[in-house]
Formats: sequence, structure tokens, C-alpha cells
Amino acid sequence: ESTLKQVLKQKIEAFRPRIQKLNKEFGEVVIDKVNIGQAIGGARDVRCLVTDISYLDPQEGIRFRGKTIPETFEALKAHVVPGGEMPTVESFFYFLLTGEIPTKEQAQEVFAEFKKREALPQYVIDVLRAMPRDSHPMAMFSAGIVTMQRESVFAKRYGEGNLKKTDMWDPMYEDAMTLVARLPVLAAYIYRMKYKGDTHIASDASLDLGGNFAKMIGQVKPYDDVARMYFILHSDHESGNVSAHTSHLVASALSDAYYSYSAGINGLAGPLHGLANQEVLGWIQQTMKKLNNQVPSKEQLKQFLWDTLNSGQVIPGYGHAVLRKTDPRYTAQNEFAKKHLPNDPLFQLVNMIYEVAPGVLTEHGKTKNPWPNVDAHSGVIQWYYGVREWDFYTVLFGVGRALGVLANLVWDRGLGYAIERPKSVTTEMLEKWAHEG
Ligand code: FCX
Repeated sequence: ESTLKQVLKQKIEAFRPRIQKLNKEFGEVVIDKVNIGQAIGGARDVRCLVTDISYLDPQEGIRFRGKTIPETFEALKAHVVPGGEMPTVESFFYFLLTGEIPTKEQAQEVFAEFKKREALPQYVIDVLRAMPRDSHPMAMFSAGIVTMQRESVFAKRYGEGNLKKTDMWDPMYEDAMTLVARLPVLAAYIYRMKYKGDTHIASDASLDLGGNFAKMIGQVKPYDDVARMYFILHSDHESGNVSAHTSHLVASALSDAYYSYSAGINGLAGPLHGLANQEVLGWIQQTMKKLNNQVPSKEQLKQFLWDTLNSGQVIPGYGHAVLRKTDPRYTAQNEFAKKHLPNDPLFQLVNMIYEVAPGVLTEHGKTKNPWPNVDAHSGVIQWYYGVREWDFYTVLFGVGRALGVLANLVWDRGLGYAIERPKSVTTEMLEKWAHEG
């Protein structure tokens, strides 16, 4: 049994009494109340989910296991790949799951586990190939994931009829490890099949998850670091976002990781969520096209932003349901780009949008947050390195998001979280309560 699994077992067992005590002794303590606006408005800000993997502060942004993004990178610096600047996804996943920084040996074990599990079954390839080639890569990604459900260790063990609730995290962990290991291979297969003339590059047994992904899609250094950075930055954003929440909700019915994460991917595919990174690039390209590929002036840019808003569209990459400042995931990418592509015209345009859009959105007066989110930046770095098929960008998000979602699902099982079942009311009831004040 791997060290990671042993550490997890001990951590979960030590943690479980905290949840049991809270539930039994303090279950009645009120932590929030809900108003009509929240019932109609997507349960915004209602505190009704629990996770210890990450926490999103409206002002400072995400913390993974208590650490900000710069602190996370700093803590994992022993796991930076030689010659690069980003830590391995393997070491980060260990950290997300356990809250501990792994030793070199522990990270190496994760690496070996992933290698053992990563091969994409032929039947997945057959399913992908049966889909129309112009299917959106997110539809292919989701289908590929759900197709592998037949291999779920959780579903099998549950079906055997003697799986104790306190042991459920174990087969969930097994499925999570297999899925994380296979997702980059699945994503790379889709990429090469759809966009690179159906030519494929074999997985390299010597490369870590990020480096191997870069190689399999046909990229060279420093794109391996771009891949590691992307997967880490997109991993987790607490529990209420659509992809994480969907996965948690589906898993709460004791559906396995394949069903759950495929569902999460379907949510990530929406333009208000993960698809925004593809939309940003589309928007930028459209803007450049109108100007015969010249970088616009600030005045012109302001006009384009207003045109977008006036036509009833959102400015993709700006605004957030929880954040109220610039997303530190945007900042991390911006710093990387400053170092590696300072003179890229699209990068300069992204910076110009950052100077202009918050003012326009503030004047427009609707959004509660005029600042950029993660998606405002991600496409431009991909484009620079030659990954220009922008409908693939959300798949990259999806490979990364699995790290957080699946870590959460393992803990959900470990702590025995209940099937989700919020209560709905009728409009008539709302009107009655509105009338009563
Ligand atoms: N451009 C124009 N209008 C915006 C806007 C934007 N970027 N962001 C919010 N608004 C509008 C909303 O559409 C809403 O208008 P309405 O009252 O007419 O419905 C109003 O401002 C209030 O919305 P707000 O409370 O600020 O934001 P929400 O929590 O409802 O929505 C998202 C949050 C992220 C969905 C919203 O800001 C948006 O649509 N942004 C653009 C798409 C995007 O970038 N999504 C990616 C987010 C993220 F990081 C991710 O999940 O990947």
C-alpha cells in the first residue's frame, strides 16, 4: 500500500470525529440565513457546503490547504522539475489530498502510481473515434470519462454488498488515482485526433504528468511548465463552483468518480464557467480582426468593450461570483507571461484590457466584481506556445480541475457526507413571504 494511502487513512480517521461531534452536538447552530434574492439568484453566498481542500477569500483569492498560490509554489519548490520552475503535479496532488508537503520519495510513489494506471483503454479510443470529429472536445472528454465507469473500483466494491461507510473512501481513492493518471492521456488523444491529423505521440515513462502531457500533445520546453502551472492553478476553487459542486452533488448519491467527474466536466463546459477561457480568446481575436490585426488603442478598446456589453454579452474573463479583487490565478499567469512572453502582442492586449475593462464594467454598473478571473489570461499563454485550437482550452482546465474535485470526493467519502437534498419552495410561497416582509 502506498504511503499516500496510509497517510490519508490516518488523516481521515483522525478527522472524522470532528465532523461527527459537530453534527451531533452542534447541528443546530445557525451559520447563515437565506433570503429571496439568494433563492432566485443561484444560492449565491449561502454557506451550506464544507471542504477543507481549499478556501476562497473574496479579497485575496484561493488558498490551497491554507496556502496562497505563491506560498504553495514556495512550499513545493523541492519538487520543481530540474531545469524548470514549476513543481510537479504529483507533489501538488499529494499536498491537496493530505495537506502535507510530500518528501521526494512520497512524490516519487505518486509518480509511479500514475504510471501504473495511465494507459488509456482501447474501448475509450473506440468511443472517441465513433463520435463525429467536430464534436466539442469537452463532449469527447466527458464521454471518455464516463465510458471508463465500467472499471470503477467503487462501483464494484459497492455492488458486492459489504462495503462499510467508513471504508468507502478507499475505492474512491483508487478511482481518483486512475482518473487523474488517465486524464492527460485522454486529453492528449483528443487533441491529436482532432487537430493534429490523427497522429499520436506515445506516453513517455520517464516524464512527470505535466511534462508527459506537453510531450503527448507535441509541445517542447518550457510548455511542460505551462502545463504544470495550468493544472495546479485550475485545480480547486472551493466547493460551490459549478464543476466542483456538480461532481460533489452527483457523488453524494454514491455515484462513483467516473459518473461524478464526467458530470462536473459538463458543467465546466458552460460559457459562464470554464468555457470563458475559449471565449476570451475569441473575443480578443475578433477585436484584432476588426483592426486588421493591429493592437487597438485604449480608446478603441473601450469602444469594443462597450459594444460587447451593449449587445447584451458579458465580458468573458471578468467578474466572479465570490471574488472581489483580481484573481491571484490571473496574477500568477501574468507573472509567468511577463517573464516568458513580454513582447507578445496578445499578451500586451491582455494587459491593456486589464487597464480598461474594470473602469468600463464599473461604469456599466452591473457586475459586483469588475476584475479579471483566471480565464482572462489562460488562452493567451496557450496561443503563444502554439496551442491555438481554442475550443480545447477548457479541456486543459478540466485536466487540472480533476485534482481538486477528486481530492474532495475522497474526503467526502472519508467523512461520510450525506446525499445532497436542498429544499425548494414555490413562487407563491416567495410572494407570500415577500408580502409578509
Ligand atoms: N460582463 C458583463 N456583465 C457582467 C459580467 C461581465 N464580465 N460579470 C457579471 N455581469 C453582470 C451579470 O451578468 C449580472 O447581470 P444581470 O443582473 O443582468 O443578470 C450582474 O452583472 C451581476 O452579476 P454578479 O453578481 O456580479 O456575478 P454573478 O455571480 O452572477 O456571475 C460570473 C459570475 C462569473 C458568471 C459573471 O461575472 C460572468 O458572467 N463573467 C463572464 C464569464 C466568465 O468570465 N466566467 C468565468 C468565471 C470563472 F472564473 C470560471 O468559472 O472559470
